[in-house]
Amino acid sequence: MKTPKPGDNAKNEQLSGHTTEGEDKFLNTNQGTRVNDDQNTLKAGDRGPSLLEDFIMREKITHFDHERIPERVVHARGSAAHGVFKVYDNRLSAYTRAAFLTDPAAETPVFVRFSTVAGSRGSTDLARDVRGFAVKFYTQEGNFDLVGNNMPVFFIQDAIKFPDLVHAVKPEPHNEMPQAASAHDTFWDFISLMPESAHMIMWLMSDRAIPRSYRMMEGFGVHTFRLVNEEGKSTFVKFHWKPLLGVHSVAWDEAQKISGKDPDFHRRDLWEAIENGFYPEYELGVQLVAEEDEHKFPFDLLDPTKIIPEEMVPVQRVGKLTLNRNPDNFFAETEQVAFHVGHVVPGIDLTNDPLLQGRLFSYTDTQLIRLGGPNFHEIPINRPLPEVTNNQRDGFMRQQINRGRTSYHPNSLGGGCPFQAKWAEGGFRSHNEKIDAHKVRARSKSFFDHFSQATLFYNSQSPAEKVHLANALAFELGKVETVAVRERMVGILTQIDVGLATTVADALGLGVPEAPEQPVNHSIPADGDPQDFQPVTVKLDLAASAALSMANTLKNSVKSRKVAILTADGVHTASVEAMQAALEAEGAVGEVVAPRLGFVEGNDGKDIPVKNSYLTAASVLYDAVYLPGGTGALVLNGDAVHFLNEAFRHCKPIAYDTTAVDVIGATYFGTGDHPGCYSGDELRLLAGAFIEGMKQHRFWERETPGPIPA
Ligand code: HDE
Repeated sequence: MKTPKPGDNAKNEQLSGHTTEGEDKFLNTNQGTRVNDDQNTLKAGDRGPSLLEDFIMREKITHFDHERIPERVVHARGSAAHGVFKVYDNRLSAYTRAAFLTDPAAETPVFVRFSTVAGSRGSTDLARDVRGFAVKFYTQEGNFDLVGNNMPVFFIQDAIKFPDLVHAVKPEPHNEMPQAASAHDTFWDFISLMPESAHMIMWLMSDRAIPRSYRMMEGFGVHTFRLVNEEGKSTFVKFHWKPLLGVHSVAWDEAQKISGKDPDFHRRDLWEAIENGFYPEYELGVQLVAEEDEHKFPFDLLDPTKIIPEEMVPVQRVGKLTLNRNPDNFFAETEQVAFHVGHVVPGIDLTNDPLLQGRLFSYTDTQLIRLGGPNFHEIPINRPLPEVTNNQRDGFMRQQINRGRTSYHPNSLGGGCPFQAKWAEGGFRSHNEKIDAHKVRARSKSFFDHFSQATLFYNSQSPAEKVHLANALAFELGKVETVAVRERMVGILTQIDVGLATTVADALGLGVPEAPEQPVNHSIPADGDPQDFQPVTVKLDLAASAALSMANTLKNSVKSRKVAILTADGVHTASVEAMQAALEAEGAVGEVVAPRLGFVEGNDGKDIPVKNSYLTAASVLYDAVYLPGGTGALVLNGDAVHFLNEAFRHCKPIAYDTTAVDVIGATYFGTGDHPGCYSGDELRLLAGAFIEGMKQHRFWERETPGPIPA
């Protein structure tokens, strides 16, 4: 099924030349010699020593010994998929000459890798973390990599701080703890000394950091890039990905439990969705700013700790990305894919954002050590569609066999080939920006407002989101052992919102410091005058921005959502089947959970297939729960009652048959009226209400007055 079919698209066709299967084939060595015994080493006698001569055993073990390569220093844990991108129309042709962004007939193959940032390759998917959203477009004009995140801003403004940030968030160096978590002293020590991270911290402490699915999160290019048209005119652009399933998250308690029940939760979700034909879709959005408007905003377009609020510049949706094929081999594709912000094509160009500039160095450099040499572009997943014809030669693992005498330019012996391309012939030409400056180690004053957008983000959250954000801060800082770090961090929070600072301080058992007149910056160069580096306070004319709250996301679909149907012998077969059919009609899946695997016996004697037992299932792995009639025996099943309690605590839709009230009576929440809980004996009506509820994703209002014990 997954082997790329030649002709699917140009990239699949190219990859198919490198894929192989063992079916109907002999086992052989890497030299092609057939092997007749793969079970025993060559020995001197059947009880004797093994012989060095055994080239078959030595080749096999040597290869095994070298199977591992270094994991990515950040974004080590990831999952990827193939797909296609198609632009809706040619409206961007006034702004860019890139054909894949302007030609609605072009279908561009893509490979997309999602990731967490801090954890190791084997860490849990549900860590509180930023998610990587890296897209490689295999365009006819070469590869374009949009190496983005699911949050539109970053922690730092200058690339030189990146190693410090990553050292601070990674497990602490003396004891390598904690894994895949920012809730520890070194991270918050650094953050509390870096006021420029305030905005990003709001995103990281929000539910965006614990997505329900890679399929339900936004993506952002973060930096301001440029589009460049045929005439060479440049327009600033911010790139966005908008998921067609909306933006949804899980609860923090749930995230921690998923990490135990299924640490591959996001990986599995992506894999299964694609296998089942629920192809993840995202629209590409652009915010365009004319060059002459560069300075009309109350922030600097080059500052990666700032968004352009959608109220100031609307996001135009220009095309769609569809992920439609799982990789054939994790290592060959997902692990070896090499992204780089400097992989651009004519029509797209860079800006002077100092974070972007540093990234332009880092990505090639990291691939050299990770993939072992300068020929990583020849690994099948990294190959561009156009044939590579240049004068670069040799190096470890060279695949290409270049013919001819010349490997330099200019040459006459090779007829001057390969020759340079003019702009009109598709040659990349950097935008001819005028620069007239002193060489300084400095930061622009226009980067010094660290708090106004952090406050904008906080003010834009729904009441439930604000509670989650405060709880996340209380949790993270609660894990910090150094009280001075907690205090300093509360001090930073006073700059963002005094109410938030007060709530967090209270949870930490601290007093709330007065918001200082002058915000404090602890990161000041040794011979700098502190006054020159004080953050500045900027007043935004925008109180809140709707796009920043997930409460305003799309809530119109239950496609690919998973519902647990809790059963026991005697369950009403008709209800189970009718609910499954109703869910299936909307693209959702109803999975039967029962005391044991195999089949559960329905009230009509029919055997109903079981997907999970109460031992293998957990409420945190489902979006909603249905309890049909005929399940009275579950009153005595602690796992089933816990399942319901936990689903209630995580604010998930719950539907139950009126005849199952005894079981509901055994839960903490009981049969009273609760938002997102539906009961009835008319299945059509019950299923209809339940499905409408599922579209809402969660009923956070159930969290007040306080969580139930589950
Ligand atoms: Fe990265 N980043 N990054 N980053 N980044 C890497 O490259 C780096 C930044 C992002 O799925 C590394 O191949 C520096 C911002 C993603 O393979 C490395 C700086 C954004 C991925 C690197 C940043 C990102 C990476 C590690 C600050 C969002 C995973 C392995 C100047 C716009 C790509 C690798 C994949 C990976 C460096 C900041 C996104 C070391 C120096 C901002 C999605 O090169």
